[in-house]
Amino acid sequence: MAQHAAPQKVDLGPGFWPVTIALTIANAIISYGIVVFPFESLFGFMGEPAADIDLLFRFMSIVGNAIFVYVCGYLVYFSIVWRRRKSDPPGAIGIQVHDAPKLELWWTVIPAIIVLILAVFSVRIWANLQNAAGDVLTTEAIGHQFNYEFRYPKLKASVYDEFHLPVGVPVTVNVTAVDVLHSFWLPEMRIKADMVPGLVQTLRFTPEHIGRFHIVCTEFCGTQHANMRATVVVESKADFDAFLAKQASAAAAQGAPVALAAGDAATGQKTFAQKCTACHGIGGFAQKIVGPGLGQLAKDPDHPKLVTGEAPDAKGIAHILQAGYQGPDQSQGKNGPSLGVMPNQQANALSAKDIADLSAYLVSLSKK
Ligand code: HEC
Ligand SMILES: [Cu+2]
Repeated sequence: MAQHAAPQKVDLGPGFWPVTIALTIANAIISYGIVVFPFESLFGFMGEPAADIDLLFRFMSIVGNAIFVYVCGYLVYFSIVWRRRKSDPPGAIGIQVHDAPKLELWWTVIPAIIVLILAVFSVRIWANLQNAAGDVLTTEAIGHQFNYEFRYPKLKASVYDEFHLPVGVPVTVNVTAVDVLHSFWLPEMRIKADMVPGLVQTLRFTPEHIGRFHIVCTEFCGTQHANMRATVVVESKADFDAFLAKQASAAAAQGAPVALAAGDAATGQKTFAQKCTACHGIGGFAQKIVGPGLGQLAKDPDHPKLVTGEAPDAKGIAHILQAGYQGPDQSQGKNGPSLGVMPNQQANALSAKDIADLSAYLVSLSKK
């Protein structure tokens, strides 16, 4: 049969070599563009291992680009050169090429070499990521709907929204979440970890530049997901120590009594609109957003008490605003359903005056 005869000479068409030269030039120009592309100045750079990861990305882009350029280029070229012509008899099919061992050898060997280089390259970077420079400073990053909590070894209270780190100090971050899946992406570090309730994952890196960098949640975690961002503040050792000292004294001042009588409902309404409406509406208890509706706290016969079990007066409200709450809905008995996490004073960034105002506002709603 014809297809088992000696391989016929394959006609590549009239423009094959000029097209190949053109594609090679295009490939070289784009590859040069990838090599000189200013990742660091465009996307920012916080320190190792970002440079390694950029290098890996450049390598992958160059290989991927070459495949794209030649495959698409020849696809277009051959479809034009060997297109169906008016003079072709009806039902004609193209030339069938079989058994080209040389070609098959090359299209196996070259990709195998590329994949091998990629494997060695990326495993090396991955290994660096796992055990970079020990852990001089160990911290925790915890995802919440919808903010980040950070813990430091010498600090009793957590810190929210700003993740302070000393420059040049290798840091280990244990990453987890309390409620749903979140993620902890440091774009200027080129690293990311999913934040999974019940699972602790470790990230290690060394911030090398003083400045402010992004933390972004990249896992859809609820209605306010798009606002779930925080900042890495890389600062000098002295500034970092000052930050720790300030946090420690702020934590000591927390829980100080709030002057409830000074609460102003009108101001409280404004604060509520800024800080609470992501999770609470002012309908009845059952009108849940993330937390329950707060419009009838003091006059709902089905919920005579707060979820904390306290009376729904200014004092009980102020208490849950200070301490936060997560646990059974005690107005439903000891084993009531847990509704989620009510963030504490620090997480909601509330001053004592804010708490007094908010309590006054919420109490006033029930009087309407
Ligand atoms: C991230 C979402 C979230 C934010 C932001 C939030 N809360 Fe809550 N809040 C909750 C959840 C969830 C509960 C229920 C907790 C439970 O039952 O375990 C709750 C409970 C409460 C309760 C008790 C309600 C009851 O019927 O017992 C009050 C009062 C309250 N929040 C006020 C506020 C105020 C005021 C703000 C703004 C400063 C605020 N919350 C911000 C989620 C939130
Ligand atoms: Cu999130």
